[in-house]
Amino acid sequence: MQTDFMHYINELPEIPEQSALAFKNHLGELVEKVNSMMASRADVGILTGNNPVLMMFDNHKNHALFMSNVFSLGAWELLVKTIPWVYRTYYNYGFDYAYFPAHFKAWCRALEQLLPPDDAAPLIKVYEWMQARHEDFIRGSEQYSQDVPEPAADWRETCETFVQGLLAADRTTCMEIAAKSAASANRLADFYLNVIQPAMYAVGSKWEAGEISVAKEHLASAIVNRIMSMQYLEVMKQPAQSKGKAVVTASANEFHEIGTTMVANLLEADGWDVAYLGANTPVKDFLEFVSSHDFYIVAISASMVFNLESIRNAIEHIRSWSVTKQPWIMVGGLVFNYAPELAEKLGADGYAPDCRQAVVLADKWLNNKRNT
Ligand code: B12
Repeated sequence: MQTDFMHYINELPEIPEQSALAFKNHLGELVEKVNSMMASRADVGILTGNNPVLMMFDNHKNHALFMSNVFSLGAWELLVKTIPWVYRTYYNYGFDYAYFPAHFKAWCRALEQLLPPDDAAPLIKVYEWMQARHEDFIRGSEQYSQDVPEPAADWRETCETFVQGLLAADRTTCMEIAAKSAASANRLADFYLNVIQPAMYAVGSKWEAGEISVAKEHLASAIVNRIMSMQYLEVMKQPAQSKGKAVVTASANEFHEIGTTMVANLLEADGWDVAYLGANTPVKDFLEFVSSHDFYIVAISASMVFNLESIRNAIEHIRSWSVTKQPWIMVGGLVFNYAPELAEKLGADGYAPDCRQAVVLADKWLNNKRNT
């Protein structure tokens, strides 16, 4: 991911809490207003490359949730890193670059119409800034390349064959590679980090470039999930679970769970007694679950910016519990790899960039109770 827009951050205004809150509270109405303004334009077909209008509506919904998180967390670095990606991806799917300033303008008008003027003013400045930087974002989009983690040299060929297998629906080859590469629990981390993770990132880059369909990406995810379950049964027979209790989940509304599963499996292989909740755990249910167990470690994953607020809410609740009930909280996932400083902003104790480092972090906390 290109980072040459970081110096633009100081052009962006402070967002008062009240404005961020107003944006969040009017999210649904704002999206509807922008949808209707954009859909009624005579040039909507040109702007969206004649894609179904629902694709544009989907973008407006994701954009609103994304901006709500950016405003409330002041996460400008994520804004400047993500905009070129959005331009690039929608452009690859046929949208015209002119769509972007047009929809930023629609957001300005919706904000003017729906929010009290004092709340709207700083938010409108951000949208005006995005319009003013349009040409730079096009340049950023053209230069954009996703950071794809490279497998170690001696794994490269295996990873390449695995990717081909995923894309060709050749689950037999993928399963054979998995069986050969990770015949025991202590080989799992190498297999995850040198085969599955770079393979899934490569799949993501192809999807983003419009080279493969959503169906192929789903197929790859499904093969990987089946392989990881198969390995779980075969190599994780009875790891000793003496280190303490940990709960691992993807945040509310977070459907990326492969990396989360890796963290859960490696913690378990390392001797932690893990409750793994999987994807999209609602905050309320998560809190109920965590509060009724004595977890030493809570691990929360997110890939999408628009899920950060729900992690902040969950952590804020946990921090309001008595001192003796405080677990160690770690966060991770793609969005934190873009902006690791968010971990502290959300109130977590730590962050790790990958599943192996997550285990190192947990072990650092071992025998070191948070409240002592
Ligand atoms: C598969 C996939 C999906 C699948 C997920 C299926 C599943 N069962 O998990 C589905 C179809 C659901 C999906 C949906 C979407 N996706 Co998607 N997806 C991917 C893809 C291709 C692979 C994800 C993956 O498995 N990566 C491999 C794992 C191993 O890597 P990882 O998650 O980073 O995990 C590692 C570390 O981050 C860390 N880690 C992870 N969790 C944790 C937790 C803790 C506590 C710690 C310490 C560490 C840690 O350890 C892991 C192992 O080392 C990525 C591409 C990519 N670059 O990742 C896009 C990607 C993440 N998706 C993307 C998008 C846009 C979406 C959608 C918005 C698409 C849409 N329009 O609907 C939705 C959002 C859904 C939602 N609300 O969550 C974009 C995000 C772009 C951005 N800049 O924000 C990406 C990057 C694709 C791209 N190249 O453009 N997606």
